[in-house]
Amino acid sequence: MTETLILHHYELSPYAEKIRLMFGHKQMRWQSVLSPEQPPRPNVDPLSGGYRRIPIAQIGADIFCDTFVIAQEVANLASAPELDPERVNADAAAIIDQAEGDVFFAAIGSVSPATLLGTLLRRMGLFGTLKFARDRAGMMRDATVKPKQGAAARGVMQAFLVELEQRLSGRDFLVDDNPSLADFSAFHPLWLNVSSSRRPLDPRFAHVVRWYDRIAAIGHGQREEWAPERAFEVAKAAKPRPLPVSTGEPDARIGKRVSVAPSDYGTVSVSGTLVALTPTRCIVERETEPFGPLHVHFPRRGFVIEI
Ligand SMILES: N[C@@H](CCC(=O)N[C@@H](CS)C(=O)NCC(=O)O)C(=O)O
Repeated sequence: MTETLILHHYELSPYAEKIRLMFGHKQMRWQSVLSPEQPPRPNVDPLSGGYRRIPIAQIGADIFCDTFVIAQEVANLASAPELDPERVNADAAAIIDQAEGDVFFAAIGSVSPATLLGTLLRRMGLFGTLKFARDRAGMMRDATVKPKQGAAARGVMQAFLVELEQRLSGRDFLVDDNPSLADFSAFHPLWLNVSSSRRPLDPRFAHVVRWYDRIAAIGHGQREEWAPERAFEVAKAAKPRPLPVSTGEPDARIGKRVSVAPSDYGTVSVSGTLVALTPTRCIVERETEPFGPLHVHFPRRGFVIEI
């Protein structure tokens, strides 16, 4: 049986857009379960144990938090090493870190508050906008990152566009002759900026504009819409897959009850038994009443594991 990859996401999520484009790149068939734009997320909280960011992917009784581990799963399922974050070279890693660090936050911080408000009102209505704004303000209050705003954020966007323009002169994609992880990672903050500002990219960056259109045209593969209950049934019917061998330094936390949380923003923790630890991934087992045991996967980088 081919494995079903379920993506818990919402349409406006840029990190989810990165993964949806990967599905398009490999023409994959996938299952979509739509989540609310802010917690609580009854479609996926019972599976993840409360991880608050989106997207989350699910294969049977294995739950994947963060696009680092989701991209690895997509790369494995689709035999697409160009999507695997563990296989990128230093050059691609630098673009990815920049795009998903300062640039991601600047994509929003560079948009004027009035424009942003207009975009949210159109998309979510008054009530939705109030709920969303309150949620994100609370999330950023607890964050350890302090995003740039206004002119400083516009400077970050401008510098990124200049760099991409240089890289893309004479080539179609950022690091290879075909799209790879770096392209999808660089695309999604620009997509966020374009959709939030309701303005196309600056046409003076002609190579970037053509590349952006090329990536957008990749599409999302074969998407099938599922109700959350179907994802729950899949989790209930499945057993977590065999664990990877824990590698690296022996770690006394294995077998212990831990909580795992992002260290930068959306720092809600998930608790369970630490069952596997590799240099790049940690897996927590959660005993749940409705589904039995679930394995929740996180990247090591950017996450803290506490006993
Ligand atoms: N490093 C994370 C970042 C994910 C992220 O920031 N997602 C945004 C939406 S695109 C988010 O969760 N925002 C808060 C929320 O949706 O509750 C990843 O790669 O998955």
